[in-house]
Amino acid sequence: MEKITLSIPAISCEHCVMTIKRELEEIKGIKEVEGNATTKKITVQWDLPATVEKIKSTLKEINYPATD
Ligand SMILES: [Cu+2]
Repeated sequence: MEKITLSIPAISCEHCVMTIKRELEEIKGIKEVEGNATTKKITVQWDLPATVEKIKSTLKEINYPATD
């Protein structure tokens, strides 16, 4: 299992966090997505076939790009 915490400045409220969770959880291999609207960070845990590249490209596609 791999794990990363990403900063997503476009998060403005809990609704954004819910949207991100819903979209990322559709990726095969994603195990858990936690988000915080105050810190504007999400923590993702995954196994293959999910990859950090896939997670970041999905975030970009839904207009919540990660800065790191
Ligand atoms: Cu929002």
